[in-house]
Amino acid sequence: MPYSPEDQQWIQSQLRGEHIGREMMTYDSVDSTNNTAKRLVGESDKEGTVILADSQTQGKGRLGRAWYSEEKVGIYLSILLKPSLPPEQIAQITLVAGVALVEAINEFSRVRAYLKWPNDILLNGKKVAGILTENFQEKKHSGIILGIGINVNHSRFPVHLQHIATSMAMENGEIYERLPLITFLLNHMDQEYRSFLNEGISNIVSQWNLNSEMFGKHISLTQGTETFIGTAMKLDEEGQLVILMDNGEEIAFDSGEVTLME
Ligand code: BT5
Repeated sequence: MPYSPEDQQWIQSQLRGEHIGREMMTYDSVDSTNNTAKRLVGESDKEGTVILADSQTQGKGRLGRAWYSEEKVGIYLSILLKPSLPPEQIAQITLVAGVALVEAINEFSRVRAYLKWPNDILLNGKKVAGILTENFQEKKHSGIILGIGINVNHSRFPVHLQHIATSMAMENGEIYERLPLITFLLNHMDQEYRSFLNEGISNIVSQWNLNSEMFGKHISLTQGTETFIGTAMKLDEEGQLVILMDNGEEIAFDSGEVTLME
C-alpha cells in the first residue's frame, strides 16, 4: 500500500529528535525524492525536512546511475540538512547516515547487515540499501540532501540487478512493516547527526569500523580511470579509506568505487 496521511501522522508521533522529520511530505510516486527535496530549496526548506515516497520513476544512484524503486516494497526518502560545515566535512554526512542506516536495518534483520565504503549496506554480500548525498548551493541557500533507499520486501529484482541486489525479506524469509523501520531510521539519524555536529566524526568512524566486514580483505578501488589494489585496513579519523597497497605503501582515499576481490 502507498503511505496514507495516517501513516505519516504515526511516523511523526514516534519521532523523538529535534529536527529530522518534524516537517515531512509523503507522496505515492515522485521522480526522485532527492529532486523533490531540491525543489523545496528556498521555499519550505527547514533543516530536517523529510520527503518520503512509495515509489520513484527516476530514482538516482551516484554518478548518474539509476536506483530501482519498486512501489510498495521499498523505502525511498530524502532528508534536507543545513549544517554549517566546511566543504571537506560534507562527505562525512554519508558516513553518519551509513551508521544510522546499518543500525536501523540490524534492529529488524536477523541476518546481520554490514557497511561497504562509502555508501552501501550489504546483506549476505548483496546490496540491500544505498545512500546518495548531494550538495545544493543556490543564492543564499546551501545544504545537503541525504537520500536513502532500502530494499525491504522485494521478492525479486530485474535481471541486471539479480546478482548484486537483495532485500531484507529475501535474506530473512519474512515480510517487514516499513513504518517502524522508517521511524527507527529517522530517530537514529537525528541522534548520530547531532553527535557528529557536536563532537565531530571520530565516534561515527569507530561505529562505522565496527559495522563493516571489508577490513582485512583484498579489494580494488577505482577512481576515474585509475585502479588501486590492496588490503582494506580501516577508515582513518577523517573517514577516509586506508588501503595497504600490494607494494607496502598505505594510501587514504576520500572517494572511489570498491570491489571486494574475495
Ligand atoms: C547508491 O548509488 O547506492 C545510492 C542509492 C540512493 C537511492 C536513494 S532512494 C531515495 C533517494 N532519492 C534518489 O533518487 N536516490 C536516493 P550507487 O552506489 O551509485 O549504486 C547504484 C548502483 O546500484 C546501480 O548502478 C545498480 O548497479 C545498483 N542498484 C540499482 N538499484 C538498486 C537497488 N534497488 N538495490 C540494490 N542495488 C541497486
